[in-house]
Amino acid sequence: MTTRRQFLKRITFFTASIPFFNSFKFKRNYSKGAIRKPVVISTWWFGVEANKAAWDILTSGGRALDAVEAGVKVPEADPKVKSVGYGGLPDRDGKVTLDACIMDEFSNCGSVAFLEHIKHPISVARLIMEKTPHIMLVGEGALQFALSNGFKKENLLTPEAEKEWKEWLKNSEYKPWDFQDIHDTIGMLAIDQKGNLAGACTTSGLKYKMHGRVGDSPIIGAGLFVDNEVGAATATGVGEEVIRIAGAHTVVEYMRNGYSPEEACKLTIERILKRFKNIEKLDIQVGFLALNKKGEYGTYAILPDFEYAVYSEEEGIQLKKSKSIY
Ligand code: SD4
Repeated sequence: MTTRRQFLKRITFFTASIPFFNSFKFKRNYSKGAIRKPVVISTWWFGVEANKAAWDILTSGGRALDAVEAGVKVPEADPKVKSVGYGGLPDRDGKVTLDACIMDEFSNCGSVAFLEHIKHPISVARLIMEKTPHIMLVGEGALQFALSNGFKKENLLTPEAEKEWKEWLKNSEYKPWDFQDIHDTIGMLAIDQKGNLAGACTTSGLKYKMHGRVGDSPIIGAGLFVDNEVGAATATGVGEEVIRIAGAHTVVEYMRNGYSPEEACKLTIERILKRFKNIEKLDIQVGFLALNKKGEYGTYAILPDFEYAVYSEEEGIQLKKSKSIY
């Protein structure tokens, strides 16, 4: 009798030796509901480099959780990314304050908000998840926790970010939702070779925000939600609008009810827009990204500038434009 292992071995040999047939067969299976894995998706242009770091872990059999943490650490450490971690634009008082959260396939989650001086808030969030009975630490308490666990205190305000802030100070116009000069979060979702989902989200928040302001990004259910039976979702854009409708959770619930990831994101965007029915064209951005248990992904945004990066076997690494309402 052929054992399952022998059977799989034969299949692997067969498909590897006929690549064309393999891709045809994969697509056909996929449309019948086969799981596509691993896959990683993340928000904005800096998602490309982030996805590469995540992909290395996913393709060597690692956990989605490890992949998303390693992935979002890339823009956190990159001073050219002025909206995440080191190099992020400060609040209106010139302080860089960071928000992040992470969630795994067991609904374990950890979060930090209003954290200063730590380059990798996502790793602090993960440590809170793994080492404490809590989910969220904020401000001074989060900093103390990070320092007592070996994180280094650093100045995250780069000379470039400081220069831009000082320029803004001249008029001090309070428009943190102004997306002309895009200010973006990285939200990343992954499914690993075992078919488990995880997500991470990290940001310096809206530029020149009020000191102490916290957006959606560290809030489980708003900026990020993972349900390993259904799918995962993350958000970018004006956090106040995302929090109001529990954005990422809403996307996942639509998927639970049978909607595709793109439909789920679109319906959730429409829910945001309900509040603005008297406004002809809403000039704020929110974008959602979703990945379901089958490895299918989708996105939707209010404004047309939302782009996201995907890395999968069939597509390789790609930066794509999201569909949007306007
Ligand atoms: C926030 N959602 O703090 C974040 C900011 C962001 O694209 O995503 N910008 O509200």
